[in-house]
Amino acid sequence: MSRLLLGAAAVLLTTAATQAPPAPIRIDQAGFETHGPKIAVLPSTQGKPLAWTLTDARGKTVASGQTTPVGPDAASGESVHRIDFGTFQTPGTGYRLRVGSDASHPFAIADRPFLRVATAAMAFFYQQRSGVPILPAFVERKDLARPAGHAPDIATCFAGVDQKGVKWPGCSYRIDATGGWYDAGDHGKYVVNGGVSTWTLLDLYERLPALGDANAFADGRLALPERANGKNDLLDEARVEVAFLLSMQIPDGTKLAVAPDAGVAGKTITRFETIDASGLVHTKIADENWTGLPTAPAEDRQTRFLYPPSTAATLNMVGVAAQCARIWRTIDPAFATKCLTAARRGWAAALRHPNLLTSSDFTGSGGYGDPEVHDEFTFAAAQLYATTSEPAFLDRLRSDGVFTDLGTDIGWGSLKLAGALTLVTLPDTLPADDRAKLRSRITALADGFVAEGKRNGYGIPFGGTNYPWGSSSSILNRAIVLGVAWQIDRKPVYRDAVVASLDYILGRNPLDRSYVTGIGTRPVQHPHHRFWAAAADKRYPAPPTGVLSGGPNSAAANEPGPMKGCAPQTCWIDDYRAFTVNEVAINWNAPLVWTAAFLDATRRR
Ligand code: 9MR
Repeated sequence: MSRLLLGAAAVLLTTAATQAPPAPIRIDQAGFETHGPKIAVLPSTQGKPLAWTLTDARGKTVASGQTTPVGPDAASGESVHRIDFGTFQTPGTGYRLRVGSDASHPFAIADRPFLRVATAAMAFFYQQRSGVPILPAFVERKDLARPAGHAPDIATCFAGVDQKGVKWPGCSYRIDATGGWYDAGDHGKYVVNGGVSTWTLLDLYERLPALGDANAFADGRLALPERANGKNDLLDEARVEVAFLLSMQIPDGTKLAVAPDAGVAGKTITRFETIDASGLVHTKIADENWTGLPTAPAEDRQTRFLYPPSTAATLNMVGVAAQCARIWRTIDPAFATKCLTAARRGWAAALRHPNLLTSSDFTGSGGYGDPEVHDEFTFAAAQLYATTSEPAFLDRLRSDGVFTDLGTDIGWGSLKLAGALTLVTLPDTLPADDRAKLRSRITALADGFVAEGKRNGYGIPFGGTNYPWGSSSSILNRAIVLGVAWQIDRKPVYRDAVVASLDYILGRNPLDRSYVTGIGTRPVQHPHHRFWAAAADKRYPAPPTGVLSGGPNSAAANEPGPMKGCAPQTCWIDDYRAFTVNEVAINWNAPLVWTAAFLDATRRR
């Protein structure tokens, strides 16, 4: 029997399991920390507090109290009450909250509920690896093993006609970009999104000692081929993508025809200009046409192309390569030197071509077009400064205004705040007054997020009604800011807000849904993914544990279909075809790892 057919048998077992119906009292389905905050949410239009009880596995009441009415909430479209049972601190399983005849799912109270989330979320990255076989020894079910995809992944520049009818000239060279991670449900590999994802994981690595658990990902902690190489497993995984980012850099002495008007609002491409492209970085290597679901990586028959270099891609690589240079300085000096050389070449290239934007007009892959690259300059300068302490980078940071305006959110196209987070906790390099300014800006931002949490029904540090594509990561990226604020001044409210973010992701939401596969009573089961595609074709596997769905996307409210008119937090469906709400991606799983590992490292001992 082939590996895929073997897979099918396992799939029948996994998808046959039906889920519990939604429960009226919403909780973190992964459980609560023994000494952590414990908040549940109950939709109810009652204006007065209601009596709640907490029962143990035998049905005995172990705690009771009154709900707090919060009132109407635009994000969920509900009126809600909160139940705060944080003073109950007895570990166990099978607890349920009850209000009248309503009950929550059974849940656990445990010392380390987030450890499994962090470990499972990291396993996603191994399974997204390109160019290597995914081995049965390192996956939770045999059917998740698969042959290497895109091995090798060698391509030349796109030559042909794009969606707008522009004829691209191609180039005379090829780049070997074998390896790295697939971005998401597709088989594209994008430098822009690889940048923020790798920064996030490396940032976690850099912070763990200060958070109290330097060994959280010590060698052997993750199921990886490198698990006994004597090196940190988080670094082993992140290095896979660092190597890919470096491989996308254009060799010195390369001339290339680029489109200066690409990606510029209101302009169409009418001309190409030949430039010295040395040191610039290609935006992506991806399929010429979209493949369907299912397609295992090794089954992809599309032609792969390199897509044009851009300033944004170059600076993403620069930032991560600079981070690499300081992290591996003592662990692998040769690799660190290679990273720093690549970063400096990339920085020089970006200065020469400061506004080479990305065309989003190619088919077969995601756009990741970013019209605004100032924040990428700040991010790259921050990483270079953190690594080298050279005054030129500090000057650039000052003139970029990183000490006065941070922006509010981190995302694949918004990296200024990521740079600021790196700078604010540097041991001693940053001049004291700059550091003080940055600290107060970051804690002020965190205070604002905490305040937003007080104003919305489900108590998350993300207010308003605009839930963008990948909203799960928007919330978790705010939780990263809160985590860094906690690192700065240890205010419990910051950590509590990180817990609230995870609580929402893991079930305290109006759909009563854990957005992480395999975790909780009602997890997402059918994300959009070309290989974990059992829902589309039973010969393919169901997803592994630990994969985060993009989450509600309020734009779905305006489109015909099952989500039309949805309240923002309910604009989601567990359908593998619904890629605008239910895809998975490296830049979404990375903040899940960061936040879950943060909570586990900072648990009360
Ligand atoms: O995460 C991206 C989101 O911010 C954009 O709005 C969206 C449309 O351009 O694309 C998302 O990224 C997708 C990428 O383009 C291709 N791989 C899958 C990514 C997640 O859906």
